[in-house]
Amino acid sequence: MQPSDPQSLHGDYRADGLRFGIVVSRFNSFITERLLVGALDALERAGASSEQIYVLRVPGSFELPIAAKKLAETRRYDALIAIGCVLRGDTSHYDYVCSEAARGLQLAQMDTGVPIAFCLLTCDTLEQAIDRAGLKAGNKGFDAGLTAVEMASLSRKLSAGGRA
Ligand code: INI
Repeated sequence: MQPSDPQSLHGDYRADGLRFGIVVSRFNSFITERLLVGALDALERAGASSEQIYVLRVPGSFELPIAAKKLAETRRYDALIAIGCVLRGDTSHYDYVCSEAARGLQLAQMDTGVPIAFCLLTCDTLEQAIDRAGLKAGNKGFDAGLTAVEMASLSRKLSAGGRA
């Protein structure tokens, strides 16, 4: 006798009826604006129109968590995308910004239950960041956009009782 297939559930790459918030850091905007283009491309290819997407800009990556949390608390969005780029400098400032942004975004999604795709580049060099914002390593904003669509879809299904 064959074992029966386990029940399973996954999100779809279809954005119809879903709403997305994107929080973008202006610091290192040369990189973050390219990541935003990638994220918008992914959302639009999944079928989202501009009315389903809201973009909020903040000064730096350190401010991403508070803005994401406030957006999530409005309950208007099925998923958020947090976009930032931290480049290592001569001091330990980089470590504080990276770790607090990551920690704060995880707390925000756990506290609110709204998925937040993590699109925070943490790079040693500008070249590494450029590679991830549309060059050799693709566009991490696009990847985050797909994650947001999948998690938004999965969250809807789970809220509806977890049926595929
Ligand atoms: N913010 C970034 O998003 N990336 C950086 O590389 C960065 N560095 O290196 O300083 C940075 N700093 C600003 C920080 O995010 C806050 O906006 C600032 O400290 C005010 O709270």
